[in-house]
Amino acid sequence: MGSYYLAIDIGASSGRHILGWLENGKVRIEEIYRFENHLIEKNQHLCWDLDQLFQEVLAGLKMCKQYNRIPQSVGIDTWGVDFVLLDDKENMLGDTIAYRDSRTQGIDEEVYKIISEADLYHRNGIQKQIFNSIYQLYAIKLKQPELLQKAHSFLMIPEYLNFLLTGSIKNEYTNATTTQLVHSTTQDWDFDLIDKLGLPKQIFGTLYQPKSSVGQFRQNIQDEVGFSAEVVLPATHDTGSAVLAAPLVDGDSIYLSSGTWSLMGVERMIPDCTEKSRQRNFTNEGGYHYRYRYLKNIMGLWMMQSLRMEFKHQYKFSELYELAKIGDYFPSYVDVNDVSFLAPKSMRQALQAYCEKTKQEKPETECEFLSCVYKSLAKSYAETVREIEAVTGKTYTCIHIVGGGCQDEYLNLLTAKYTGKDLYTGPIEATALGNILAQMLKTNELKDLIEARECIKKSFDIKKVGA
Ligand code: LFR
Repeated sequence: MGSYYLAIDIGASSGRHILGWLENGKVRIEEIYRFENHLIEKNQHLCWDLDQLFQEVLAGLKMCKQYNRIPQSVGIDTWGVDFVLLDDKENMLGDTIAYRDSRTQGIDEEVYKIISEADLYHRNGIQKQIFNSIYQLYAIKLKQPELLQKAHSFLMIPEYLNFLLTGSIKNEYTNATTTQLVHSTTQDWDFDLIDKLGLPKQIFGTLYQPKSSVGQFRQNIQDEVGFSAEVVLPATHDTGSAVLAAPLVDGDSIYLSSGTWSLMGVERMIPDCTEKSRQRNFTNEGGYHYRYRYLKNIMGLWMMQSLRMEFKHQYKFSELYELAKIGDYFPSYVDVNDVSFLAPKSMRQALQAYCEKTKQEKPETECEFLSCVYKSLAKSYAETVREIEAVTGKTYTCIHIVGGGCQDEYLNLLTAKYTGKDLYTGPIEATALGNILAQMLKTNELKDLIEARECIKKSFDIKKVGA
């Protein structure tokens, strides 16, 4: 049996500590700890509670000690784009405002006064999302310039948690690409662009690749959790880790990383930063071993999660599928990527307003709301598949769905029906697995990405939908 490796995988709605090891050529995993994550309101902004998240990180590490499962290394991944700024005494500047906050509204236009939207895309190939770090940083520059004046370092969320564990600050490449400030050809910070925008260059540190070491736990952390381990960089962007562990065969399949967001696309060796690609709003996110994830962000299970919070009765997810099925007769569709669904005060009202605006029947019952969202999401997947095929000039035979969302059997059936493709589901814990695989690749327990993906195929039950 190989060494233990620990993935701390934190998403927008939950986090988990997953332990992984190799046994007879297969990856085994065990969930050690799970916790909730959600947005909080602070000083009129939607924020992340990083103090609480770090306490959860420690709580999971203590459970490792309690179960006597001491990992040789630990990797942290989270969602992308969000960051903290530290001053020269390593104190946090301001609150950790979350990407769903509205502070970036209108900031895109301010950025385009300096560089056009098209030129921006040609440099980095990153899909325009109003919450990308570039717009968040520019919002700080315009509204709270004193924070940037005092800033000494820029850390994305996993890097900040790593810093709290080890005392060392290291920026990581895959997550950095989500800032829209990394050049697609040099694969390094685009200091020309950073300069043009008047952002302080010195806060952006050397970019390290997955498999780099961050350092050992600080003494106070060792004392608190009861052991020491090396903190290693996986692909710290969760989607980067998820796709690393997707059982893809080079070139023939589309992946769908399904969670709070649905990320659908293909893996490519060369980025496409052309105008045609920009107009279709595809992104080229940096991946493990300099591969690119050519994908689209689709609003995802956030819509179901938000509805579930609003319904008076706390339905289990499996009950939501049943309700959606009952509402199948409901005729209206929404564009799930419409900005009104990003952070509405009420998802129900946002859905009704959209249907009213587009002169369609408004959903009224729980079944109708859910059916509308389920079918609209599946329809958006189908459109994305068609766009991927149009832009790459290739026909793909199948879709691999990974992540927690692949357990939604009703959504899977709808996706198969709307896309007309063969669908394979699993692994559910792809993100944590990708994180663990990077650590195994670091110690050479696995040779390379191809072997890592083969190992996933051997180790997990990858199911064909409808078979
Ligand atoms: C998924 C994800 C997406 C990113 C979004 C916001 O969890 O990381 O890849 O676009 O969250 O960061």
